[in-house]
Amino acid sequence: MKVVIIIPTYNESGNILQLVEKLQETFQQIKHDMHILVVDDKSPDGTAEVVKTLQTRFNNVHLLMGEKAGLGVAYSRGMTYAMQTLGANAVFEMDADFSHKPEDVPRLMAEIDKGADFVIGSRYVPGGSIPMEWGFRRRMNSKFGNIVARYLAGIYPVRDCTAGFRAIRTSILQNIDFSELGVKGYAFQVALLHQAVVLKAKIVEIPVDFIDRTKGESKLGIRDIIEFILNAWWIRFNSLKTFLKFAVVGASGVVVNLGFFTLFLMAGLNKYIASPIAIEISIISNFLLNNFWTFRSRKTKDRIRIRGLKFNAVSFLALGVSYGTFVALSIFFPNVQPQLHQLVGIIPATLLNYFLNSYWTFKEVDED
Ligand SMILES: Nc1nc2c(ncn2[C@@H]2O[C@H](COP(=O)(O)OP(=O)(O)OP(=O)(O)O)[C@@H](O)[C@H]2O)c(=O)[nH]1
Ligand SMILES: [Mg+2]
Repeated sequence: MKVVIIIPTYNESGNILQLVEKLQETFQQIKHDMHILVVDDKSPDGTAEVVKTLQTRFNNVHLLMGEKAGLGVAYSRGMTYAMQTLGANAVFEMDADFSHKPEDVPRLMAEIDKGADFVIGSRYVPGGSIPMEWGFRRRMNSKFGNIVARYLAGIYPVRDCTAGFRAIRTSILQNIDFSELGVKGYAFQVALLHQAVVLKAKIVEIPVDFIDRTKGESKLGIRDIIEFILNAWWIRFNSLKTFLKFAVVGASGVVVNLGFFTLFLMAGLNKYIASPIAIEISIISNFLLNNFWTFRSRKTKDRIRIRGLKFNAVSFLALGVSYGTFVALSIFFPNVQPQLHQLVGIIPATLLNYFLNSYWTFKEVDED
């Protein structure tokens, strides 16, 4: 297996030499073809020059230069290069400042060997740690970041969503369009992790000690924090979108249902016959909108014909529930406007429709 350790750098000339030397030592313990890719954004402190001298000593050291545009952009470029040019089977994300211990690399690699797709060097699982010397503010920042990622973006099962020490199989990365993540800075870590969750990657967290940098400066800025929070909201909004679309389709169905019902009554049709016909018409329009809009992006295991049959079955069940409600209300409240009976009948039918169609008709296939 070819493995590329991607190290983004911005002004890390005081760290990169020792880090690369230390990594080469740990590679002795790993049976894979190990490489290092430094992604340097024209650091004014001459980081790239240090890497170039390292390249004369080690033939597994690569350098990718670019304009400074944020940590996420650097990783996107690095990962693309590792996959397309170097032909990597797995990549590592790692900081240049010794916050991530080089001697932990074989432990993360071992999890990939055991079959994991996405290994996180985690500070927040038992056995992991953040630096003792971190003050209250630094601790809170880190905890807050993880709370936002876990509860706002919805990545509940992962304890350390913001970790920057990870090993990832490129079979997962190949399915991710980096430009669609829409992030430039540190938010990339959460956006990428979320994509891995969506792709049902096997995610494993192993404990690591996070060490404070002793050389160079931290690059985390206010723009990164704002982007981080916006990105978490965006992920949340996107996962709610299916439900919101279904609600909009449902609302359109109400208009169709009541519209046709009123038309039929005006045409002199018996209300007990007008009701189920109006319901059926609204079900058909809902199906078309859900099939071609709400659930359009879902990869279902059924062909459209089977999906249509399932939707029909659900529709008949919903029709029964809706009509049953209508009849019951008509019997118990004979003096109330029939439109109101028809309207109330839609509610249980719509709920049943959503759950059965979402978890049965349009159920997403498991990749495995
Ligand atoms: N290429 C590139 N690397 C970056 C950029 N921003 C940060 N980095 C690198 O990403 C890694 C993590 O950045 P740090 O500044 O250490 O961020 P941090 O670890 O959250 O902060 P500290 O704990 O204070 O060090 C380091 O290796 C940085 O040099 C960038 O815009 N471009
Ligand atoms: Mg750091």
